[in-house]
Amino acid sequence: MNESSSSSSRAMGTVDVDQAFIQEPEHRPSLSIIEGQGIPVIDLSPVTSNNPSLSSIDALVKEIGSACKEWGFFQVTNHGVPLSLRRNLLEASKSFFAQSFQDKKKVSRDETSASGYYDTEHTKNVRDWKEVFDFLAKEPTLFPLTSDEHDDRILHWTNKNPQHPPHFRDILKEYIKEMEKLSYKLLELIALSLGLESKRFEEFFGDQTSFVRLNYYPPCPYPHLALGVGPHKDSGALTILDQDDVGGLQVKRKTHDQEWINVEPIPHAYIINLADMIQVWSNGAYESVEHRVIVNSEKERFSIPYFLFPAHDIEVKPLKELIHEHNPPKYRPYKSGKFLLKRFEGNFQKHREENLQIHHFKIA
Ligand SMILES: O=C(O)CCC(=O)C(=O)O
Repeated sequence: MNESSSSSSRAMGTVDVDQAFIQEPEHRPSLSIIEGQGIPVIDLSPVTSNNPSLSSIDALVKEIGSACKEWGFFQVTNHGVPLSLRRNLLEASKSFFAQSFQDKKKVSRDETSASGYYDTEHTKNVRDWKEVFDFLAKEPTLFPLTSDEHDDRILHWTNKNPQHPPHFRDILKEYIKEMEKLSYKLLELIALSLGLESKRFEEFFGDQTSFVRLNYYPPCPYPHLALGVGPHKDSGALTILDQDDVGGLQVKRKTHDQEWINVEPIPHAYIINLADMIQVWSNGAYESVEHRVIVNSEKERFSIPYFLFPAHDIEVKPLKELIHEHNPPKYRPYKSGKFLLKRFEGNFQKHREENLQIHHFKIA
């Protein structure tokens, strides 16, 4: 953590622990390890190779469907994203965060755009033990000025572009192209697994509000009290996550025991995480899954999620093809951008009330 950003690093290493980082007892991580056995690992070669057979695609759709239903979380291999590009981005991320706090602050996030550096994110009102750099997939990204439903004013967000490391922007831009390709493939497979037309979700993403996040988790002397990211569900459509080999991501297993289990790093794989909008679009057939990041007292960790979000003015609601007499809509419609803005507002300060979640739109 940055010295000048808070008293935390000095205090956490010595006597006091900055209370902002301290999780409520029920959220503190148990340091005993539960291995993530059973988390599906899915080979995407039927949709990334040149001559896939129809039967291999059918089998893949079934595999994706059961992973979505049973876990909401899975890893994919043979996804087609070049390893050299992933390595370049990871190196660029390490080199960015290795700079002085003053240099990183030159590209701080501010009220004009969600892009940039910050180290003050809160998840569910507790500060996360991490530093972050966010980079928008589209420039400009159109976003509402306020979360007030009656306010139509729009902002044009652009990216912050650090001077260091060189080619940072180019690498991120290239990476985003790959993320878009992979996310559309995944959306098609998810649509087919729900019995929908393969391109059903595409119309929501013409004008997206997606972004790449570079996460840096410094070693933490109090891994039993703090979390790198507190328990949360992602609020977009889906997340494609690259994690390094340190480990720390945990997912709350949906089946039987609701235990937190480790998502083991698999070399070259990506972690796919269904987010809230898939839950609403599928009318609850698939659910977003709670996850968190535990910190390490010795090792630093890097991860790179790509958060896929639709255009800000998309009304998110259960898809009509999936609704019928015996499956009435379970959620009221909400506007994607307004929802996200409300969540952002809660991510930067300690509020007393719970920040906005899709269960607030659930029809009783
Ligand atoms: O670092 C990770 O493994 C997960 C990060 C995450 O959940 C987030 O940034 O929302």
